[in-house]
Amino acid sequence: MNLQELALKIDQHQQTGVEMDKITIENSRLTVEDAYKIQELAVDEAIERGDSLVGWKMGLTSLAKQKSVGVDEAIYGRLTKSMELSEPVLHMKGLIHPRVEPELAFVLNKDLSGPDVTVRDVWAATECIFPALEVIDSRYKNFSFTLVDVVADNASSTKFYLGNQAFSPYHTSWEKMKVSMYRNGEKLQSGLGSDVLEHPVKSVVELVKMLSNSGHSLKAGMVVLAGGITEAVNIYAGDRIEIYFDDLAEVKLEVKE
Ligand code: 0L1
Ligand code: MG
Repeated sequence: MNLQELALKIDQHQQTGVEMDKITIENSRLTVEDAYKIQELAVDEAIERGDSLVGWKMGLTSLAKQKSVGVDEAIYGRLTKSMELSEPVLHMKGLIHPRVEPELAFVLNKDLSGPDVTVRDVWAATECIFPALEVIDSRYKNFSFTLVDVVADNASSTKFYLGNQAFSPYHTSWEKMKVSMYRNGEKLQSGLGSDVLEHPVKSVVELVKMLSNSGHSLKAGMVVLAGGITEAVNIYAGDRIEIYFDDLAEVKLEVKE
């Protein structure tokens, strides 16, 4: 299969929520660069149907997460308008085996591009930060994949929700922020802002550098999910997720049929 055919196949599984075999089983020579091209082509299909690119996400930004899926580098994915939840309610229809994770979402007010971008550039281009959550859902059977597979599947991007409070980037030391995640009242995960590449701002810097390798950049108004602050948690219909970002904010999610 060529890259476009693989993109069409993945796009179909992303739309229908039907699980699939890893693409690397029958296409063992694909490179990570090919996988990013497949990701782009698949998202282009959604854009042709009327969706739009609203931002980017970094994935696998903690050592723990890289180990748990057997890779040794961070990856990025594309966020589209249809992925954004306007309310903290998730419907399971069309999803395969979703998981949720706490995130910090940077909203930009300036474009950012190039391999020489600095932490200072990112702060100067950040309008605000939302405590947020991401719902990931691999299209691959058993949530099992190689680096190439997961990149092609848009880094498992599925849905995201920005909490209802936005903060100035200077409001707190984001790397020191403690985050805990509860499912149905039981604490399942906790982490620190520094679990995201030592500081979430560094994740945005890394994203800009990675994008510059393929001629892409961040635009003013875009959202960037910096990376999961804890491991992701499986969710099922009827679940209620509560995420506490220190005493700063609480982001909830109700999971329905
Ligand atoms: O957002 C993430 O860190 C997920 C990246 C893809 C790996 C996964 O699906 O767990
Ligand atoms: Mg994530």
